[in-house]
Amino acid sequence: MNTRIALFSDIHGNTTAFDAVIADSKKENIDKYWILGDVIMHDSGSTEIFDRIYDLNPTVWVKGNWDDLFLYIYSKKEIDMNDPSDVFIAKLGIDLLSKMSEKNINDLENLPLNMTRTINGLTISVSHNLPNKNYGRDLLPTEKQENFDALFESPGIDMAIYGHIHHQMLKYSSSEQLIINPGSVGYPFCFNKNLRKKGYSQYAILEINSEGVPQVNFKQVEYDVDQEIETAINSELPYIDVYKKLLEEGTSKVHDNDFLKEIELRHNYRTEVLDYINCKNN
Ligand SMILES: [Mn+2]
Repeated sequence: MNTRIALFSDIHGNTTAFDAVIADSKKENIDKYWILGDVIMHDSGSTEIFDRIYDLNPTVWVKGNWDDLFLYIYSKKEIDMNDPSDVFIAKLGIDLLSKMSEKNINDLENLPLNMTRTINGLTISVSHNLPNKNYGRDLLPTEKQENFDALFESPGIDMAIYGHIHHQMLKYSSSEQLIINPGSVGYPFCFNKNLRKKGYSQYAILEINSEGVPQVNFKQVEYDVDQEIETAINSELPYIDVYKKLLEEGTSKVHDNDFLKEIELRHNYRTEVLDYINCKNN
């Protein structure tokens, strides 16, 4: 029997985009849903994202680096108040955590970094980035071949699926194992402007027939960016300008300290974060 798997990665809290790809997948006779991590972040939805994931009943779900960052805030691991990027993550995290249920937080905490499944004779490794490292730039599309070979350190793997880089991709390891990246549901990236259009969400369908022959359909699904921004504003998403730039221009300000600092000062987010840390420590 053919098995059809929908691969969703890097939703990053974009509920409108997530709804669009879910709706699209419902027309595709999907047997299994696999979630590749980084489910929350810029939240028009937090529990809303989890509710949708629970409805899909994914048989694979691994933990992303942003999932971990919010858990660090929860366990009040070091937050550097002089680093605008840390304050940004902390403020996003504080707001998110206040909306998430205890079950949401537990589920996120208990996710593995790597899962392996055998489908119709093909053994597939799934991770957010590398099997033992869910962060970093090792697997950007233009990185060297040996980095990608590190996806196959465990023996017997035929195919590796990862997310994290927000680009759709198919390539091979040096031993010709297959590598697939379904891109990002929440905000796809591309430095080439002609390949970066506003209002598209990415996912992929992996079909493996009874003989173990794989087929990949990379999908680009249109969604309403203005509606997502409106939802984010209504839910009082902090650093809304960062989210707008991401969705409208496809540019990330997440590591732009000057940009973040100006917003931090304007909204006095620093005081809120300090209050949270002090309150947690008491
Ligand atoms: Mn990531």
